[in-house]
Amino acid sequence: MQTQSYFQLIGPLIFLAFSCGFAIIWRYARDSVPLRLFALAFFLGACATFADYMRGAMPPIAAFYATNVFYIATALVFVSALYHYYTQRIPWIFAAVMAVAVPAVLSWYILVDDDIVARIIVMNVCGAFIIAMPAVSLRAHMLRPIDRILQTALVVIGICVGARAGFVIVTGGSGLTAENYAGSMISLALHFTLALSALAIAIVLFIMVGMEIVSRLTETSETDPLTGVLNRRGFEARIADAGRGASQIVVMADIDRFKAINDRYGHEVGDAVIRSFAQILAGTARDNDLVVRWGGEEFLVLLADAEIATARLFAEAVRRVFEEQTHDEDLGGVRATASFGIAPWLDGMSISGASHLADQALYEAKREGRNRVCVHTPGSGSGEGGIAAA
Ligand code: GH3
Ligand code: MG
Ligand code: MG
Repeated sequence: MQTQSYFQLIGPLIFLAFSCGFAIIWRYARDSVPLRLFALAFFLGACATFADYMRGAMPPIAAFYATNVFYIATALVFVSALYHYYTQRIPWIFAAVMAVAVPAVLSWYILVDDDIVARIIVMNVCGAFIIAMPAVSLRAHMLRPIDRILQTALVVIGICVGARAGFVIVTGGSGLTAENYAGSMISLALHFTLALSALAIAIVLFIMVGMEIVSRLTETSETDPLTGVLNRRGFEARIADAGRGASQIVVMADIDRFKAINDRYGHEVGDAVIRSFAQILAGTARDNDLVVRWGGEEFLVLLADAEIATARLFAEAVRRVFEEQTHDEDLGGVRATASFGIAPWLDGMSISGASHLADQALYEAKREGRNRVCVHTPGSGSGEGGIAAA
């Protein structure tokens, strides 16, 4: 009896530990609603299992309501968190019906017709249904291997919880009363299943949420916060992953006389000009191309599967759109232009070698009067003027 009592504390402790775990992770990703809901669901789970553990010390009716309300709340909050996680609409009508109907039916079986077997059956059948439902209705969104594991764990839990009702039906609940239920084998089995299930689900969720936070941090550390394009670190990571592809062209782009824009209109207007230049570059580039903020107002674009002629068209298109854009109407309309240097990333060349050649072509474009595109031709040593028509 005593060992059983201590044993039954495992459930609340596991729930509580994971609730704290999710709450701690949430501190590092405060905008995450699912994390908050998972922390709450596991906390409610700890309350439910603890109320269950304390069942004997409470008046039967109070024990009944404390445990069941907490169990239902746990299941519903948990399921809502899952729908949030997969950015799907929470089935509110289903949740509201369950939140009202289950306690109502259970109340009938304690206040009108005191039947513990019926209560266990209702509670477990509904619980199994609530927990297993997202595994079915979210199946189209559970595509990664880790989602499949979660889906399987949910189905297994649904089956286990459902089987508890089956077990009671098969044994007929003979001699089962509220008094001897707390120490019964059934109660022990229920707690053990629940503790194991909660553990499995919590571990899978922890891994999923952890993976998401790591990928979010990676994305943040590889993206330039002002423009949203890649920073150098992100570019180097992409290059390290993909290596040099066939026919890649490097385009270096630099805003002309940008220091004067900053000095004349202020840093904020300067920032807006940089942002809009980045937007034009990113909008003109294709999905496979990489747009990188190389330095202050200097960008590198790596065009995939491209020829010099395509790169020239790309740079010309960006140059023309940028030239025609007015940046700050409040200040009477700020205008800016940009210069471009193009070089191919040849076999046996490092990316820094290729970008150096593109830089030389860019220097040539600046020297020739800015607001133009220059191309480095292999063997020419310096940039060859490819002045674009305005
Ligand atoms: P050039 O036509 O030869 O390129 O002349 P430039 O004035 O554009 O070139 P320079 O490199 O002398 O000036 C770049 C300026 O960009 C200097 C720096 O204060 C400014 N800058 C660098 N990063 C930022 C930024 O994030 N925001 C703003 N507003 N200015 C920046
Ligand atoms: Mg400049
Ligand atoms: Mg510059």
